[in-house]
Amino acid sequence: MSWHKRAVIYQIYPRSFYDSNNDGVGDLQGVIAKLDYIQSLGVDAVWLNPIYKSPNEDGGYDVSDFYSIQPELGTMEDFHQLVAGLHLRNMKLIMDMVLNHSSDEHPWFQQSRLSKENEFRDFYFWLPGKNGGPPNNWKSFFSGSAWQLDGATNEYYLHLFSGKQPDLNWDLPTVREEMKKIMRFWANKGVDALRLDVITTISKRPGFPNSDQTDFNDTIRKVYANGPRLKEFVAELRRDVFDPAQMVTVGEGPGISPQNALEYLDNEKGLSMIFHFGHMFLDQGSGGRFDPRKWSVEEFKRIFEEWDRAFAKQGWGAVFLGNHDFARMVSRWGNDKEYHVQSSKLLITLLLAMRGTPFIFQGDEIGMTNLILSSVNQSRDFETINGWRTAQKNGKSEKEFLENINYAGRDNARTPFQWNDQANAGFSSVPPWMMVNPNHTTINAAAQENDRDSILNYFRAMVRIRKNSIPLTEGQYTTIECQEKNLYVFERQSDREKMIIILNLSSHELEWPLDLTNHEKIIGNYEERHPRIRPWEAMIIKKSESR
Ligand code: TEU
Ligand code: CA
Repeated sequence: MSWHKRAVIYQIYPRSFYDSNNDGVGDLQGVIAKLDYIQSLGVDAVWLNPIYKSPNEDGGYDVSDFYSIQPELGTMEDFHQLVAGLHLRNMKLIMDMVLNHSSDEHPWFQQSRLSKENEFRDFYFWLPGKNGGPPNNWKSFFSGSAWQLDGATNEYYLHLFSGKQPDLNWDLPTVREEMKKIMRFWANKGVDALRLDVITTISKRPGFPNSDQTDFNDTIRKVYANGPRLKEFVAELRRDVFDPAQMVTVGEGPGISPQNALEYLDNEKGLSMIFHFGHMFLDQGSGGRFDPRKWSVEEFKRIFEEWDRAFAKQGWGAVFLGNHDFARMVSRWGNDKEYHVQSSKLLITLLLAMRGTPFIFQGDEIGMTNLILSSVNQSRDFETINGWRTAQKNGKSEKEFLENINYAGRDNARTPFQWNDQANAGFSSVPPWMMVNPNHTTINAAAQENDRDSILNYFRAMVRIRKNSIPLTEGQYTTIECQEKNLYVFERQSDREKMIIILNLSSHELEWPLDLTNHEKIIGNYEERHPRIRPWEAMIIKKSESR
């Protein structure tokens, strides 16, 4: 079984992890300084968000040089030291490969925009306008049109994300060869795996037809993702890069469905695993991220069940409850007030007991929560800042927009890691690039390190349990139906052992869904037994060895 199927993976957003040189920005030496902490979690690999040279309009996902390190994050020497430090501790490195677009400050784009005859012109998508406006009605993930008019040649270029992230034309063989060279370069530096940023959108529909979808997530699925040559491009990368370099891959798959995901996970020609967004778009209305909708535990449960069924026989899921693009998991799915500790532990139980490779986002192992911004000016996220420009045009008040971003904005995930209760949460000795969450005085790694009942030590215990349990790593998944709709109970079963995971995703006491006699408790987030299941109670039990 490939290492990735047994692994627990830790995601690090380096700018917000630890600032080793006190310039206010997290950096590679900061990650190196914390390698013993990372190893103490029991994780097997680190997924590092992009560290390439970038104007940093979109947190490094706007790359201007794929072959060099962003100066404020460190040097190539630091990178070599980080790889060595991880491998020395028997941990692997997953690099974030930004395939769909480059920065507009990348030399390729600087050339491409010069003239229609330039040799780099077709590295990107250029079209004349229509009826005095953009070539079609496509909207950017970051609000506004997905096209920008460029004066030099009076044509529009496509950018599914910000205007500083022009989409690369993967239909051009030269683009594919250049991207392969980049991946080989990092593979030769010891990178063990790649996280493939929005890989599902790299094949565009010929002729750029208008979108006939009103719901933005339908637009992603039916218009931007799953293009006609996507499967072909994935197979080509697998043949020319991933297999020769023996690299594991995890695709970021907005727009995939349980019905089509396996197309990209073929054993010989596909990716190793993929992130789906079924649950991550569950609380988004037709307007996307800043158009929240109520979600239910029932819906949440069915999504996990449906996706497990999709990967039951082939393919492999990457399981996550939060990352740098979404609100903190305890604030979004749990209860970050009176049940902060219990619900953090419950979500950790869910994440680490689910079938598929679990990815834990930095800070979720200590229960970091959302941040409350009091003004949009405090946001450091282009998606939010640009979203506010559109919201204002649509007459939304700042109060209403603040509610949206305080619930769903990406700033929530990008606050500096809370190391201790000192100034700047021990992240830096100077005020960081991004606001520190004031609750770092109580929620921080130092306060939890030696507390046996802390979220951090519960996480460590759950990692040990998962890694020593065949059912939890390889076993089949089955939902156990419950009367109580806020109870999520499922089984993980190998041919010799069965674990039952019981989760109360509510702030109410409920009846136990099954008889616990003759069952051994493996782990739980409440100490003593209780006649009813308590608010946000999580427990894993297994049948006692038959006497
Ligand atoms: O995210 C793209 C994506 O599909 C969305 O899941 C993401 O939430 C985005 O914010 C739209 O709401 C990837 C990266 O993870 C993200 O950080 C980048 O901003 C984006 O691609 C562009 O590279
Ligand atoms: Ca720094």
